[in-house]
Amino acid sequence: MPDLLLVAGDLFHRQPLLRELKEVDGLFASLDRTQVVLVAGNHDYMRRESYYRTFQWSPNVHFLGSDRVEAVELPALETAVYGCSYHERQIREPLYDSAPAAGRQKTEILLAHGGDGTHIPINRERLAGLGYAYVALGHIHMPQVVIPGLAAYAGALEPTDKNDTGKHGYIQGEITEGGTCFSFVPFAGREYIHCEVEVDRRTTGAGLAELIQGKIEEKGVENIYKFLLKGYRDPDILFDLDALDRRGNITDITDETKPAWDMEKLYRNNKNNLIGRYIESFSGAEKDSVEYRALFEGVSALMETRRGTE
Ligand SMILES: [Mn+2]
Repeated sequence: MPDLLLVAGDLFHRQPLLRELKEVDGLFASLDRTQVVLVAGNHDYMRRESYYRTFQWSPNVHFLGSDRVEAVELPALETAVYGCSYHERQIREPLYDSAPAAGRQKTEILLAHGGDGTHIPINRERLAGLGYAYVALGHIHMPQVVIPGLAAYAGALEPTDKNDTGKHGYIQGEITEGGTCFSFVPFAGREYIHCEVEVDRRTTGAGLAELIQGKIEEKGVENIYKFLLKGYRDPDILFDLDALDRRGNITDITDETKPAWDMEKLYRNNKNNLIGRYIESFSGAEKDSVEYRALFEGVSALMETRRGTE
């Protein structure tokens, strides 16, 4: 049985060059038992001079270029694939709502792009009632199921931006007499990972570097990281953030650590000034209480503006 490869728009993040279409068509053509159906999304929309308008695809590649939902029939697969292409960056009209499966072939699939307010809004109930065996969705980079057993966003094959966290890949499915089943297949070569690291009073700069390398080794050295540092550090220690990126795969490190003040010692050494009086006014506050946190934040602010005696 031949396969079907569906590309639900934005194959390119901008207007494709002619040579890019030739390359991708060559790759599609090399899939000798696969039919390919694709549409243009809002990023690679069919503007007036778009190469999509005149490009001659290989015989196994079917481009649904109309701005209204049309269908390509693939009799060998007893399947029809419906879809349309963006001719402008934004489409506010819910085009799919009025495009039910028309019964041209045994299996009918909708190839859809968008789903938000300015990119062909999609209503789940309407979509579920259109009569398709499967709805392949594109536009949102994060893979997600929209209607179980019926509709899903494949997401971007690779993350395109440092906030495109999580696994990326494609959706593989099968439509049989018994129904549609599909699942997400992780495929991306790299992943963006946002990671929190907790320090404490004993954490030195070298210790922190080890913690961070440990996390990177645990989650994969091929991935790209953003770190957030939390917790209470020794007030004498300052972390050298630039020294932490040993492999060159950290895009951001944010230091939100706070100095772990020794309140008793601070009080002893500042009895006769504002810091001492401030600490005194919280005497008896339980650790981890709201009062203690207020004490902590207040002392930190006072120490910052007016360096007390530690
Ligand atoms: Mn899009």
